[in-house]
Parts: sequence; structure tokens; C-alpha cells
Amino acid sequence: WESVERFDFDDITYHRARDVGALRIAFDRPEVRNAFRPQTVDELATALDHAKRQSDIGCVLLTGNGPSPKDGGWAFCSGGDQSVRGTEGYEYHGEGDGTDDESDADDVDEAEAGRLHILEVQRAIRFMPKPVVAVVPGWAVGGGHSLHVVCDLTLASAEHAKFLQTDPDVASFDAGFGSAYLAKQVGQKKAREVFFLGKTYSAEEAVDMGMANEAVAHEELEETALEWAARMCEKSPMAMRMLKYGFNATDDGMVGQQVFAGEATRLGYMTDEAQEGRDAFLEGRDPDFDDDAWYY
Ligand code: 1HA
Repeated sequence: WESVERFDFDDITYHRARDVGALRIAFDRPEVRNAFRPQTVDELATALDHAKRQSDIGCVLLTGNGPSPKDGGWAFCSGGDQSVRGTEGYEYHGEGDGTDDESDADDVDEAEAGRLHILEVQRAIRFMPKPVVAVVPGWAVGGGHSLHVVCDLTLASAEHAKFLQTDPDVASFDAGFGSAYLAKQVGQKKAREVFFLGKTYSAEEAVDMGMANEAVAHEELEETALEWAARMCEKSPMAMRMLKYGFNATDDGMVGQQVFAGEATRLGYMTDEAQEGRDAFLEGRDPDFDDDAWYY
């Protein structure tokens, strides 16, 4: 892994495996089980946007660094940092201590306060034109659980991965992908159990339920993730993109259709027919489309 130098992130790390064609984005707040604060989400959004634009990258791994220097615990992500949660969302506190007292008030940029922009990150993963793999080395909790749900694949540490939904414990609710898409994966009854009972599931249980793909020994987690990335990067980029957007389309309504159709348009533009349409316009003549092109 080589560091992607152009960014100076605090809350995440960002690496590239150029020979494989993979990027690794990792939460880097292990002392709070990789909870995300607004800065974390901004950095994540920046990295995902960069990843989307890299034409030599075929796979993104999303994971959490660890273990915690405090107690050795591992985490993928424990969701929104509850110490910066305000009345309208997760608030920026600059250099403040994360409380709502007056000394912090000046640090909050009003325009930035109260955002729930982790949902933008979910969409960035969902619409990423290449697979995103959640590599889960420990806790995946709350909004962190929802992030693994929205990823294309989930690979979990057999020893340390734990899956838990605490949203209703802290009066939060991801009533979007985090629950509805989970229900598509594990079924309605099981998804309701995850949210309503708030039980903790092991990696093996997550695989059995259908919300994780595989559990591997902790020490093999990163290596296996890279192997998965290498496998996917060898495949046809066009086919992978069309498949991902095809899988998404039935659940994403007209937005799903729009994203899929955009890729179809891209392919259409590559045909002689599309080029004749463009050329005829530019040359001020009627288009002469191939009479034998009405295939079925
Ligand atoms: O649902 C949403 C959203 C929905 C719609 C739109 C936007 C959303 C945005 C966010 C969210 C959410 O994420 S809501 C759910 C928020 N997350 C939680 O409720 C999880 C809270 N954490 C825990 O339940 C536990 O800490 C844990 C199961 C992840 C780990 O337990 P463990 O191994 O016993 O460790 P623990 O001692 O609890 O935690 C280690 C340290 O990490 C503690 O700090 P310390 O006492 O060492 O100073 C703990 O306070 C801190 N920590 C853990 N999770 C968080 C956290 N600090 C802030 N925020 C956290 N989420």
C-alpha cells in the first residue's frame, strides 16, 4: 500500500495498491471505535469522490484501523460520534471539546452545523461505478452498521467482527438504506430483529443471515480483502459497472433507472448510429441511419 499523498486527512487513512488497482479507505479514530464526526465524513466523501474518478481503480476497500491504543479493541465504525451530536445533526466544534457550552459556540460554522451528510457518503458508495467492499475488523455499529450494509460486499474478521444496531437506543434511525436495504439482504423479520431487539451478531451469524459474505481469520482479513479486490479488478470494467447498477436499479426507483440509463447512453454513444446522429446535425443534413439496424 502506498499513501495517496495529495490529501492530508486526520480522521481517515487513504492508500492505493497500484499493482492491484485498489484503494483502501480506513476510519482512523480507533480510540472511539472509529466513530465518525463531521470532519471524518467530509474526508470520507472527498476520498470516495477521488476514488470514483480514478480510471485505473477497480475496487475500493472501506475499513477501520485498529486496534484501539486504549484497550486493544477493534472496530469498523461505531456510527455517529455521540459527543458532537447536536439538536439538528452532528455539529462541527472546531478545536473545542465537543460539548455545547459557550466556549465552543464560536467554533461552529452555522452553515455546516446540523448536517446528516453520512447519507451522502452512503449514496457515494451506492453509486460508485465499481465495487466497494466493507472490510470489518471489529464493531460495525449504528451508522457504521448501515455503511457495511450499503457496501457491495462485506468481509468480516471471524474473531473480532461484531454487528450491532443501536440506532433506536440513542433515538436515531436510518430508515433508508440502513434498514430497508438490510431487509432486502436478510429478510423483513430478521432486519426488524436487528433494529428492534438490538442483539449483537458475530461474523459467522452475519454470514448465515446473508448480510456478510465471508468470515476469515483476523490475521488474514486484509490479505483476503486485497485478493478479492484483485479478482474483481481483472474483470471487465464495463460489465462490473453495468452489473452493479443493474443490481441497484430495482431498489433505487427512477434514480436507479437514471444511473443505469446513463451507462447505457455512454455505450450508445460508442455506436456508429450515435456518431451518424451527431455528424448529421453538425453537417446540417438528415441522418442516414442503417436501415438494417432494427434488431430484436
Ligand atoms: O443512525 C444514524 C443516522 C441515521 C440517519 C442519518 C444519519 C445518521 C448518523 C449517525 C447515526 C448513528 O450512528 S446512531 C448510532 C450511534 N452509535 C452508537 O450508538 C454506538 C455507541 N457505542 C457503543 O454502543 C459501544 O461503544 C460499542 C458497541 C461500539 C463498543 O463497545 P465496547 O467495545 O464496550 O467499547 P466502549 O468502552 O463502549 O467504547 C470505547 C470508547 O469509544 C469509549 O470511550 P472512552 O470511555 O474510552 O473515553 C466510548 O465512549 C467511545 N465510543 C464508542 N462509540 C462511540 C464512542 N464515542 C462517541 N460516539 C460513538 N459512537
